[in-house]
Amino acid sequence: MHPFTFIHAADLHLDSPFKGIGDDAPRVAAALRKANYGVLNRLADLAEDTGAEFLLLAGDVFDWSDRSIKAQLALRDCLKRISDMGKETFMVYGNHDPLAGRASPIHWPDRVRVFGASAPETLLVVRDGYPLCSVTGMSFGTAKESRNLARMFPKADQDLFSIGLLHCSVGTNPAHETYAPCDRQDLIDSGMDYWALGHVHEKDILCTDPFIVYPGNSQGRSFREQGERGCFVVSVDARRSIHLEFVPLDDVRWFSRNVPIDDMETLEALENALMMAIEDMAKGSGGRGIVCRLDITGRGGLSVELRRPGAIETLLDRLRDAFADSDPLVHVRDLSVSCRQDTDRDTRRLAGDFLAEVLVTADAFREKGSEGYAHLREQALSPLFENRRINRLLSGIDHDDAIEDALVAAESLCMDLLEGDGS
Ligand SMILES: [Mn+2]
Repeated sequence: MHPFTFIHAADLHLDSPFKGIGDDAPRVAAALRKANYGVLNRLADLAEDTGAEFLLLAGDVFDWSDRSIKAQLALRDCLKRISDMGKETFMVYGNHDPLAGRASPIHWPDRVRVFGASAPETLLVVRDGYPLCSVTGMSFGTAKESRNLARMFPKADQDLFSIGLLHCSVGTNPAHETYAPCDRQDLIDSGMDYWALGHVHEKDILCTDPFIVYPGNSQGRSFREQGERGCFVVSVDARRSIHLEFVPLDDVRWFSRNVPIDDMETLEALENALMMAIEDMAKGSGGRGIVCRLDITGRGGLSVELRRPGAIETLLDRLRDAFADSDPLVHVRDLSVSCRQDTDRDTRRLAGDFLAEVLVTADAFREKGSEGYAHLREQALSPLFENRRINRLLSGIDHDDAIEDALVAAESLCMDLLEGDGS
């Protein structure tokens, strides 16, 4: 057979609202919205540069079933470029953009093939009069697709390189809602050589015999979607061996970084370390914009300074100012403090003073396990939990781990406040 190359992308989520970034950072919101459309340009560039024969889009191309005119026309322009190169695009829809959603009357370019939702359909990619491979696909008709669509796929023709194109949940993934559930064996049994999947936003090669692949989404949208995002360029050689190359398509990247205060004596040292961490993340993004957050960790005397009212807000403002005009975009979304006083807890709890009593009392609850945590919540702290206004802030503190986290934070605060100035 003839060697060939194709591109597998999924979950473009055009028109994603980038929840949480809006009024307070309009420049960032604008950059992120633009980034999603930049993905389309890069996909078309990639189709040109790699000599790929066709493009696969495995669902959730649009973020909303009520597709915007802007998103539809932008996608059309991208696919027109690819079609004009003589290359097909095969597209299925997923739970975010099912066929039943509202679509505008737009004529897809000649070489765009959109799969229907009633049954899987098999199409051939033909070059010079010979079939290069087959693509079998099926779209979601409605958002809540609960059937096992993979099992509806016909057995693949073993004489031809066969690709399955589907938006689905393989096994269980707690990070994603389950749609069109199937298991790995369903996919293997179909006899396909390559399963081009969509839905899971982290890139994942579930199997290499046959290949079962999620490319992940093409542009990170929040701190839950950090690091590089893009698509796979898949090369198939004359012996049907498959080689995958990941190619980033994203324009703005999300990063988190811890900055430890250990051994730091001055605020300048901390500010420098924060700046360096940001610059390092920006460098690591390969010339893309970044949205980042920093958590100040570790142990040291500076932790007392950082807990003074306004300290963190001031540092955050200064960091944001320092990068305000950077191009590409550098936005410090959040700065938090998890560091603690440099106190030897075991020695400290024997000191016989008020702080020691705090630590001993905390340990007494802790040592009783679930019973102790329940006592803390239901009796010792019941006035807080029964206060209507405060209770709203405590809603997540309803199980042992959360109570332990709160206890650690409270101890830490007491250590900072009660040992604050070292006197
Ligand atoms: Mn998705």
